[in-house]
Order: sequence, then structure tokens, then C-alpha cells
Amino acid sequence: MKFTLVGTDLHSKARLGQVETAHGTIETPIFMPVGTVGTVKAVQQRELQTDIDAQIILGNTYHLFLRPGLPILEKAGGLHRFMNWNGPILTDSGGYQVYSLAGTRKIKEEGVTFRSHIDGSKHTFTPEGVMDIQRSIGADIIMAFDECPPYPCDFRYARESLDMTHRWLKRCCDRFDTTSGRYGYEQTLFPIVQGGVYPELRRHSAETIAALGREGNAIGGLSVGEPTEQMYEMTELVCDILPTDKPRYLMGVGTPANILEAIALGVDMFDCVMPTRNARNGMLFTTQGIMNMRNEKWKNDFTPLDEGLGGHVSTTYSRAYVRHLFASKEMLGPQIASIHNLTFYLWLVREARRHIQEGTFLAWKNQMVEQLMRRL
Ligand code: PRF
Repeated sequence: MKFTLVGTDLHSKARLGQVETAHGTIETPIFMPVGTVGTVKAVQQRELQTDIDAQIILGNTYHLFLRPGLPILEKAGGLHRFMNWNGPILTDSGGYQVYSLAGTRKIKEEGVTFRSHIDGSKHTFTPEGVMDIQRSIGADIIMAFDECPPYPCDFRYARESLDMTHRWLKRCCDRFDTTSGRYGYEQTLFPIVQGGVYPELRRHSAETIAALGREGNAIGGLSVGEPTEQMYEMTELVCDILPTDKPRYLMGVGTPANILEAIALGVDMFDCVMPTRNARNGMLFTTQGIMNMRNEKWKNDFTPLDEGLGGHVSTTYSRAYVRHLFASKEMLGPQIASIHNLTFYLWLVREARRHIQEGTFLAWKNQMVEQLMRRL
């Protein structure tokens, strides 16, 4: 993998870059649609490519390990081939899903023992094991095994958790560096900065991780319930320490406003379930603000979902029609809404890149943050 820093904004810390992977080049800042179990819910791979223009998608180690499981993924020749997605893929390590989804779990130095949310079966994830699993899944970018402490979390717990995450990181790097890709192409490992909302822990974690000199770095443990201002403070503190010549990935963030603010602080990569999850509930992001498609209000509105967005789905189907689909609980409602919201998120980062290039990012960002979060 290779990162090229193409430019830096003069009025903010926003950056333009390119990440080259074995499955293609990603323009940053970028948003990565979430495809937890090898599908971006309700969206076909062809639609990801042609309508949404997704450049990289996300998968989850925890889910893919439990189902379909490694023997199937290996037989298929890896996740790319299994799901027929030929672009870049990033897998999260399970260091978050285990805490949020699994039933009873025990965290020890060796690793985490948990019960599957599917059938209750018992499993242990260790740093080494999670590297091997991600080798089998075959993602281009794989994530270190971390602990994401809850919010709120006292200082002592946050410090001890961070120390263990750092020890796990060393084990991840050792395993990753002594193994190779199973499918003939290169993979890369991103470490994850943790430290809760404690500046000194965040600083220590960012310095520790910067010193490793890996090809990219991630920021975890944010957007877990802390005030938005604290999320931005931690993000800025960490970005100011992480190397400038490596991509920075803010995990699980966020709203359109969160993404624009974090781009202004120097973040390059994002993922979040919000566009797809909210779409399935009838909530649409548009260039003018947020629409709830279950609202009566759209009953007689025959204008397109969002003329300003471009893209087939958003300019073709009317608000009245999509409202009708949701009122009738038709499957096409969530499908159209998911494609629309992802088109919007990819439009958002594309516009951000254009404005960084043209030197107008900061003013544009400040206007958009206000405009995009309005309720229509
Ligand atoms: N760690 C990992 N994945 C994550 C997170 C984390 O802290 C977050 C926190 N927002 C989302 N996804 N491994």
C-alpha cells in the first residue's frame, strides 16, 4: 500500500491524498460504506460501483468469522471473490463488535472469550488469531485487535485498557509481519489509537503508534457517547501527533457534520452504519437537509429525492413514491433509500475533496454543517 499526500488546505488541517491498494486507488478524504457480513445491506455490488461510486468498502472480522466462516471464505478465494467486489476492502478486527454484540465476554491478557450472538457458541479472539482470520478474509487493509473502552470510563480503567491495547498491538504487528497474504496480493495493517477522553492517554497512544511507522493509522474509541466537542478535541490532539505522510482513519464516524469537522482536523478515512441504517428506517440525507420518508408531508411531493445530488436513484424517484414504498413496507423503499444515502455520503466527501483542491473548503464546510443537519 502507498499513500501520497497530494495537498494540504491553507485554512484548515484538511488534506487531499491517494491510497494505492492491490485492488485500486482511493482518493481521500473518503467514506467507506459498511458491508458487515459481506454485503452493504440492501445494495448490490454493481450499484455500489455504478450508482454510488464507492471506492472501498468495509467488512467485519467478527461477523465473517462466525458466518460464513473461514473454510468457505478460503474456498472462495477470499472475500473479494466470494462477494464479487473487486475494489479495495478494509476489515475491522472485531475489537469493537465483540464488545457491542457478543453475549457474555471475558477480557484477559491472552485475548477475549465470547459467545456468538448467532448461536451462543464459545470462541476466543487473540491478537494473533485475529491477524490470521483477516489474512484468510483477504482485505486490503486490516485492523489491529484493540479494546474500545465504554463511555464514561474512569481514568484507571482507560489507562489499563490502553496499556493492554498497546501490548496486543505489538503481538498483532509480530504476527502480521511474519505471515503473508494467502491470495497473492499485499495486505496492510493499521494500528488503532485509544485512550478514552483523556488527553494524556490519547497523546501517549498517538506517540506510541506514530513511532511504529505503519502504513496508516486509525483513531478508535470515539463516537461512543461522549459529547461531540470532546470527540473533536481528541481527534485534533491525535491528528496533530500522527505522521502527516500516512492516512488517518476515524472509526465509526459519523453524521455528515461530524465527517466535515473531522476532515477539517486532518482525518482522511471514515466509515459509519448511519447512511444505510437510517435509510432502512426511512431517514434520508439530502443536500438541503434531512427528510423522514414516513412523514405525510411527502405524500403529494412528486419532485425527485434530491436534484442537487445527481445519480440515478436520487434524481429519478419522487418523494411521494418513496414515501408510498415506506408506508406500504415494500422492500424497494429501504433499497432506494440506502443507495440514495450512500450516494449522498460519497457526494459529500467528493465535494470536500473538490473544495480542498480549490482552497474553499473551510467556508464551504461551515455553511454545509448548518445546511445538512436541517430537518425538512
Ligand atoms: N475499535 C475498533 N473498531 C471500531 C471502533 C474502535 O474503537 C469504533 C469506535 N467508534 C468503531 N469501530 N476496532
